[in-house]
Amino acid sequence: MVDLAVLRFPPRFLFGTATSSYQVEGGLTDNDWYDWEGLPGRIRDGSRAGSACDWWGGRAEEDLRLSAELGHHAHRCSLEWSRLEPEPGRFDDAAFARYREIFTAARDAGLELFVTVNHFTLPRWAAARGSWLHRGLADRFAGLCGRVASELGDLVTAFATLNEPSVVAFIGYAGHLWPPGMKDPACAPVALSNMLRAHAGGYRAIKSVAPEAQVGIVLNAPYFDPVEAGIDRALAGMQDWAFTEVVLRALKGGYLWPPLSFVPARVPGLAGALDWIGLNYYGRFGVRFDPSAPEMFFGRHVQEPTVKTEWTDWGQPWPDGLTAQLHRFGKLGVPVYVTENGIYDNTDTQRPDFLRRHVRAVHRAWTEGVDVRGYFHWSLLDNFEWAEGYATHFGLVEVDFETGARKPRHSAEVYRQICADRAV
Ligand code: IFM
Repeated sequence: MVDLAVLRFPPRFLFGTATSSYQVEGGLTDNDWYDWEGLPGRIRDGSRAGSACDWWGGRAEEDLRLSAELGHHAHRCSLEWSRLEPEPGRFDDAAFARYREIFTAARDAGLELFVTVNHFTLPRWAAARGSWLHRGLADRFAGLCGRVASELGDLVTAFATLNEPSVVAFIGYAGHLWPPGMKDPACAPVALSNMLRAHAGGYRAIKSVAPEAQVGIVLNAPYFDPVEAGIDRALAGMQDWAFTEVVLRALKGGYLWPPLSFVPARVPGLAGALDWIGLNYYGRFGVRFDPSAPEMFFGRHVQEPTVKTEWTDWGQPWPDGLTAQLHRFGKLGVPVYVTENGIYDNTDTQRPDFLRRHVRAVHRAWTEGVDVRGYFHWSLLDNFEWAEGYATHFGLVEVDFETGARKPRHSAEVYRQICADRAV
């Protein structure tokens, strides 16, 4: 039976939306994704990010005002490393100034800002040195974080160092759908370990400049669910360990566990480097043993229905999984935010219901005692969806990429009501 009771959130609970620099800014030509797009067959619909939603060119302010008009309380965005540090050690004052302009406009519109320092893209100079396989990149990243905190910290409610390090490690290093396209399972633990070092250094650097800053990290944590008991359970457990649990353990205790390190290895500065944690949650993967799927560690994803294209699978919409992961993240003992949750749905037929059911799942976690303080829907508007290009639409607001026109979808109205009432 469907439970239609109105569920109320506490008065300071934040409802917002999320975007990332490369996906919306446009005009970026000096990073690894720009080079990746230029290789044949890397983007499924053949598109390039190009001018994207033209935030850098001037439309950020208007879109953030629209976000506020749609009732949102906060926005989560990211910074573009290749703009801010075009050469190692040389920072670009004009780029910092433009972010100041955008952030000031967001604050003037009444939005709180959650800012991720790095959301996937690396400057070309960093890619040339081996991307996250290069241990020294962690120190460079810490330098960037310190500079960001001193230039922009006064406008930011909370910083996240990195977005979805496990996704980067698995898709770009174990896999080959994203840069650097290593296709070598041995590279994923190296990259992930270096990103955790970068988080530790970035956290410490921000705190040394701005001790009051709230600094966290954002993890993508799907719900890996065995189809049957026995081997499926073991495989789902392994996938979850390698993707999520090993990162949670590192954040909690400060140690890298296998497969990140042969023996537990301490990362200086990592233990306690967490004021809050972000959960990106899209769905459930049903894991079934399949000897012909070594690339999936022999655990194929077989859930039905699922939200997918030929290249990407976001899993089965499964709100109970969101509640479960919130409980799990809550055990870290810091406030939890749902920093992304959304659905690829070009016709906006599934999104309204998806939205309501997932917000209800967040409420359940809160009533069960999890210190969850906000929910950011992915995304404010249609944007460049990485290897999928512009074919998969996640926006509450539809974007016509020919004319640049914006049109709020029905789901934007549904969300407006949720934000206005702080209830669902
Ligand atoms: O668009 C991405 C985002 O950049 C990171 N999390 C998942 C989203 C949807 O695939």
